[in-house]
Amino acid sequence: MFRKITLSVTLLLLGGAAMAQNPIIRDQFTADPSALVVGDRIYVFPSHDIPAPDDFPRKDWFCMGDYHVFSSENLTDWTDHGVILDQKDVPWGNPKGYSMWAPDCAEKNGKYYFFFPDFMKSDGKPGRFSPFRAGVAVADRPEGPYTPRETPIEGVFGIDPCIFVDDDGQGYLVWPARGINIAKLNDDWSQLAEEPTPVGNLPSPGLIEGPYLFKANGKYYMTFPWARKDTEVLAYSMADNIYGPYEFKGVFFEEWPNKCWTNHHSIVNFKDQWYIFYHHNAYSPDFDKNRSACADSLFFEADGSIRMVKPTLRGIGITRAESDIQIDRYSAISEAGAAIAYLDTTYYFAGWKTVFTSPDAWVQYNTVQFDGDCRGAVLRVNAPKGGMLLLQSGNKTIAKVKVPVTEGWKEIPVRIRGIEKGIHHLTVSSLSPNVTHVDWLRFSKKAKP
Ligand code: FUB
Repeated sequence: MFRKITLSVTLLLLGGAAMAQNPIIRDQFTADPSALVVGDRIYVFPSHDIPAPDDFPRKDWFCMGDYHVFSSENLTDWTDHGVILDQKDVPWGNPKGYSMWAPDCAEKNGKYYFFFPDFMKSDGKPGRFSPFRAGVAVADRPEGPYTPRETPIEGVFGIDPCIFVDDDGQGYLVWPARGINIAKLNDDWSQLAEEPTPVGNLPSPGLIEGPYLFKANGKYYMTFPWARKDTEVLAYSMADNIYGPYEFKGVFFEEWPNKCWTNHHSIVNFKDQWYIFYHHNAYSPDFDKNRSACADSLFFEADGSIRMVKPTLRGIGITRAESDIQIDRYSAISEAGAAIAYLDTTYYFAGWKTVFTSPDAWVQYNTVQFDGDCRGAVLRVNAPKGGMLLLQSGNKTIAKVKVPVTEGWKEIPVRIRGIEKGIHHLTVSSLSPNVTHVDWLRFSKKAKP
């Protein structure tokens, strides 16, 4: 029932760590996130959008020259394992193609197979319909190092290869080319083992990329982005047999309201919960080709259909009370008087703040883990005329905070009426009409942090 589950491995964690919430990676762009469960960890293989460098002429297009992999055991702290493949290291690829689009990865017999699209070298043989080919790089561990094979997969012309492993261990490649194609892979996953079968009964036009096949409760779910109208939604078809016939079931993720044109996803079961990984241009509001990976829980209805996904800012994972709790990644927000805004519009990776502009405005931030009795907190605030905030855990008031007049950002210490060990939902409300900006808050066991 679970896709791509493999044996646990001992991990040497390298690189930097990023905190949870959406987007899940907060220091670089990460698109097309493909998730892979490996024992007790989840790995995410995204593509890597970058602003176009001087040697890439199309400033208005996707520009992607390498791949990183990220992993987490708690869905909150994500470790960047660094670059696993660079365009200049692909023997058949164009070293300046910047076209390393959506990848995927799966395990077989203790080896990790990373499938990726790339532009063919100019002296190679690009496909008749596409300059893209799909290749494979192999590693002994999910975090690499990956060694790319000498040649691309014969007969696969196009982008976004998806690898699906059925219950019997047979690997299939699924990729978009005039619809969606599916074909068995050979034993070492280097080539197709059969002629591709086109998947029938799919919506048309508008299906050009990003298929993702998974299996749940014995059913095959062929999921895909679909440019139904203006931009992409995520939709799916279901079948009892891997080759079909697939029955079109409809949309499960609506268009982005801000017109980000793409969405690209993967769906996995991790520790008995289904998750969807997808992307949005949260850190690049003016250019939708610099995207960021996000994740949310996914649910099925009793009849096996996928419940509509409502993307959240809060995302997944538990937040520790003693970390910087970014309440702008709220779970719920009052209808009026509270909004979020970028901290720095010249550097979006600085993140967001919550801006309260009226009394009784509030934000709720769910699932905060308190490891012990907390007696204090620090709030990072900016209130040019001063303000008053109320902190609550569930319905219990834990602090009333008189915010002094600040000249810019200030960290103010607060005494908390003890919160017991456990997971709590927090609400921060304004009790004042004054404009009060909150960046984050952090709890501590000491009354005076
Ligand atoms: O990231 C480049 C392309 O945009 C991907 O390959 C597509 O799926 C779309 O997300």
